[in-house]
Amino acid sequence: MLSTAQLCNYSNEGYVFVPELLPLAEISAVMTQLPELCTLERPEVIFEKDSQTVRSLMNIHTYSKAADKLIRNQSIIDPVKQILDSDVYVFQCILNLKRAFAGDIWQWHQDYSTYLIDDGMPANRLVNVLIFMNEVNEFNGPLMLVPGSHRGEAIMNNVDDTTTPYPIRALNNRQVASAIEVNGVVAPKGPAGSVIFANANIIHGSASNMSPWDRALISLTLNSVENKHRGSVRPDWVVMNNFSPV
Ligand SMILES: O=C(O)CCC(=O)C(=O)O
Repeated sequence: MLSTAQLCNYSNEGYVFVPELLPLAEISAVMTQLPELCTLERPEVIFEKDSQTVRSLMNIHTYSKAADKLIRNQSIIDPVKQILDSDVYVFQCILNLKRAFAGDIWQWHQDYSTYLIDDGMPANRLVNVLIFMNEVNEFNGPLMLVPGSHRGEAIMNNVDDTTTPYPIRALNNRQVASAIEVNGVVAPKGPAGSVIFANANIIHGSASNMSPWDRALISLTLNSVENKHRGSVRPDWVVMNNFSPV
């Protein structure tokens, strides 16, 4: 569970970072499956622009038992229930690989803009749980967040489907610069098993990975069962339609 100070941090800053929260054995159980998972011929396997490097494994928990076990760990589920004061279901669960030398950027964005416009999400009662599957350092493309930006409105930009193979409602440079001017920017770093709990409206993104170290990260989005999405325009291998509580 999160302490009062951590809850306060989440509410004020829009995120809280908890180093070394998950057991390494559960992380390794997923990581040892990666070579096999990346060769699956499924739409969930998304490639970088080079068409060779795997960028993401969408909803990995539906075809990896180890990933399914990891994301049900009570050390992450309980804090999310605490934050939302509700039971939750898995809305999305994406493993972003950000491979050494080849992993590309995630443009600056707010997840909630997409949930609102494209997925029929009634309200922002979601938490994005970002699980470090490798050590994250300053060189391998750490996730950057703009603290406090979750309090702004969800910006309704158009979908950018050209910068990377994953379409995203990216923010423009002016929007990002003004948010950072007011709030600053952070990039939590730490060993595998560390976790960021983030508000779905916080502005975030990550640079490309020019380092020799992979930076795999699971982005698990949990939604309140009282806030079920009402029908997404995105396919069900992108957005889950299973509302069972975890
Ligand atoms: O893996 C990353 O660096 C980006 C993740 C992200 O933007 C997200 O989960 O919405």
